[in-house]
Amino acid sequence: MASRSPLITVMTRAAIKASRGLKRDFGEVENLQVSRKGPADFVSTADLKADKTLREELGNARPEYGFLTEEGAEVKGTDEHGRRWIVDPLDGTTNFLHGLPHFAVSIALEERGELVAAVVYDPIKDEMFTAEKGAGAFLNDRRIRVSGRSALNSALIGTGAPFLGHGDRPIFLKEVDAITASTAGIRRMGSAALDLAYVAAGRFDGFWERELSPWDIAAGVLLVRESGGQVTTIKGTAFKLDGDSILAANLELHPSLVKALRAARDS
Ligand code: 2AM
Ligand code: CA
Ligand code: CA
Ligand code: CA
Repeated sequence: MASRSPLITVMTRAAIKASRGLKRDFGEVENLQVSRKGPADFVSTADLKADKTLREELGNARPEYGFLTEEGAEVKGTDEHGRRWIVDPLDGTTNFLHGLPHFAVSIALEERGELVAAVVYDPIKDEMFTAEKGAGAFLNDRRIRVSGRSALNSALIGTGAPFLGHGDRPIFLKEVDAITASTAGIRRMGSAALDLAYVAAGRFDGFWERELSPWDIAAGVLLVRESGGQVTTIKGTAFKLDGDSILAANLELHPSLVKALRAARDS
């Protein structure tokens, strides 16, 4: 068992506090007010309450840090050390609103453009994923590692779909067809933060998706790196938080996934 650093303690406390409200609201989804931000992008009063709690908790603990949150856009930029929280108060809103118990709070800390600390918390399963740069990744304070699976045909791969009308949708459907045929299967769980946490914990062997936002993946990316995995774009090039795609996998499988996805697009 690892003990939590003061920074991770601040982050896990904030995640747990925001989750109390989420768990309460999850039991009474019919009472929430829901509005639509885009074609398939919903926001509810539960998202907004969790966002407020996180801003209060993290802001009280580290008043100088900046904030980038899904529901609040950019607040304060960064402090003089380039530090900001990157927060998704509720990742998996569609699951949440349908009573599907698979969603998470995601908190990352960025310092001068580098991800340095991460927390992804699934309040329903009470699973707390944490990582600090250079110090490894943990699930409920036990060390986690990416899977050791190296054969593509036995790999389980997570993904998410670009939304209707998105230009990359036909290409994505080709990729799904090819990856379904060449692996043990695909899962489309609906929370990118948990998808990445599952790669870090070795539950998924890989994950790819397009058009995600920094708050969906910032914490998950550090979890994967700190558990020994690799994160790039779908093409295998250097990953950028504000880029347009992500591919995460263990080191053995990563090159085969880049190849399989490329072959699918070229087919
Ligand atoms: P959210 O629940 O915080 O909105 C599902 O594959 C992932 O995509 C989730 O992490 C979800 O985050 C995100 N997502 C949901 N709607 C989206 C949209 N319209 N565009 C881009 N990402 C979206
Ligand atoms: Ca959203
Ligand atoms: Ca999200
Ligand atoms: Ca969200």
